[in-house]
Amino acid sequence: MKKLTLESKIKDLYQNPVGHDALYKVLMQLGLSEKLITNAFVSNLKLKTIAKVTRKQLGDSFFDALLHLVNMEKDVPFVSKGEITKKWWKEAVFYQIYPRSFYDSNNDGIGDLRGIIEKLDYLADLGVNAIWLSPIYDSPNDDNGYDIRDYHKIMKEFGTMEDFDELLNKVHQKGMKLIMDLVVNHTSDEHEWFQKALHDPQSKYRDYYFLREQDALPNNWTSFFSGSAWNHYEKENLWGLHLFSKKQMDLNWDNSHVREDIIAMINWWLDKGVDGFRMDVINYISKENGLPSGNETIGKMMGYTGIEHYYYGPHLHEYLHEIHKNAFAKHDAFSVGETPGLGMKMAQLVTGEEREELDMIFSFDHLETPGHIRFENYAYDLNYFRDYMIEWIENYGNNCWMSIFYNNHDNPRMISKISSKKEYHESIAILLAVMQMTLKGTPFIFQGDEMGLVNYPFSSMAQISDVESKGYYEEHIQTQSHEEVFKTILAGTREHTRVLLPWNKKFPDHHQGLNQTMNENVYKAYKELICLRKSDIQLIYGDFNVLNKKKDRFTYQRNDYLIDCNLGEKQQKAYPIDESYECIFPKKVVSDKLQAYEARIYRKRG
Ligand code: TEU
Ligand code: CA
Repeated sequence: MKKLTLESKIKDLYQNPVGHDALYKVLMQLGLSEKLITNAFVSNLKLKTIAKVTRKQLGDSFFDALLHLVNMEKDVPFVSKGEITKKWWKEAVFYQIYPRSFYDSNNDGIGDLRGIIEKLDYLADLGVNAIWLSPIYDSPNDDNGYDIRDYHKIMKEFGTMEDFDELLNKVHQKGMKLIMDLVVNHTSDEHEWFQKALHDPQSKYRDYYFLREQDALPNNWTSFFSGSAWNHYEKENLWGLHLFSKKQMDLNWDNSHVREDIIAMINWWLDKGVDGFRMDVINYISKENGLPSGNETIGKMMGYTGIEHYYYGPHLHEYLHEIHKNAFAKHDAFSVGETPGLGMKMAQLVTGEEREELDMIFSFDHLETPGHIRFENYAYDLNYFRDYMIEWIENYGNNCWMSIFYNNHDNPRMISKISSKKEYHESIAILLAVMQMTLKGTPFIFQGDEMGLVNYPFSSMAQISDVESKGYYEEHIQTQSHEEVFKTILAGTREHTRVLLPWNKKFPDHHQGLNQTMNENVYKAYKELICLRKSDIQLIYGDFNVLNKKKDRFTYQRNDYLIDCNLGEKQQKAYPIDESYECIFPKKVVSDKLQAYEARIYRKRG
């Protein structure tokens, strides 16, 4: 990859994978077409020309910061058109369990491991064949287990190691796989390593974290949970870096002992028999040497200052490869990285199979319509989801493989984002399921998707315990009224996907009065669709051809299958189908019109 300078042109920047993803995101955010920068005039503009005319808006050092970032990537993605390697995790249907709110077996208000064991038959019946467990390790729960105190212990409220072993055994007996959550960008401040690091200057653990002895703030980085990313320890006179909460201290991955210890821990779990890991914010582990302050303009654009120094850091590829080689490859284990901020080209550089870094990633660019943010009350546009899926499926390459999901424990429920009208919720739930089970990629169902769950009608901050929402509230209540702040919290809070599932039981905790029930039609649809997907390899490795992508419409073909989706409220004429096709989902179709949010699947006869 040639080094970019201010003399380089827009087209050079667009050819660089990091530059490409950054520009692409900006275009999307501004609602502009890619054609705008691929046209001859714009693509030949020199960066210094643009720097000159945008200096007022972007500041002096914006382009220097951008060039520094993009020049860190030396490789270009390899995009294979060849055959797809077959893997169990490409054929599986995953189900994410957030243990705290999945199923409470002993009525103390908190979901637990025995609860998961009790519901394994339910999951098998639904047809899922792989489970991702959000963290179940010992933790003081400042961020619901994403702050780990002991990687080798089970959280007390969730049960014991014996319960875990039984769970793993039973999962395997049912022919399912189990992956764990791996949170290694940071540990809890109560982790033994951090305690030693903080209290003993001679300890080898001091360099396991980013601890700085100085008067001024070490840099201007901000935390994802509001405020500065540095916590000051008065007594020890030290600053400690935490990209997330004050109780989640970032590990220094440049220290080889950190990497060795973490890799040993990963192997300990893989030796136990777990089938892989979902790796929490794994693209943040390599921080720029010296932790330089972030560019203020980039900080404003991305929402977090400093992010350009760690979301695609200088040693990311090296560390991912090291983990792969020394842990995953040995066990033939599966990895899916949670990688906020990575666009498609960067994703190709971490998931291309020849690179031996990660198997898959979760990209998040499809979770909000561009121009909007999660903490905002707006209607999500499914046309954008369609375009995003087409872009990725057509260009990601056959050496890469996508994950397909709408929900997780960090986001409000997708159905609610799409429409506030109750009468459409069931159709939307089924439409989402149809696309998830027939598009090319691995589906990750989040618990409750199959029940058609929507957002929870919280009425006060007292019902919200999430550390992110609390930080958000404290920050914004300084300048806004309670009503205003609460409205945005309701739109974006992570609490929506953290309420106990409605298993038609009484709920003893603060979520009592839950007025949601499981929607049986949605459950049946999921079950049928999962079964269909597993019954035919064409729906996994088959081709993907778009037949109609007009407004509010998504019609596509996967070899013998034709999927016809209405992405809006207005009735539309169904795709003209001849005798050679039969409609297999839903089983009974009467009209030649697609109703609001209706989705159909046809299959070639014979
Ligand atoms: O999330 C990382 C992440 O960037 C977000 O989804 C995040 O929760 C939010 O956008 C912050 O503004 C992972 C976990 O999924 C999340 O639950 C944890 O809180 C976080 O890492 C820290 O471990
Ligand atoms: Ca319990």
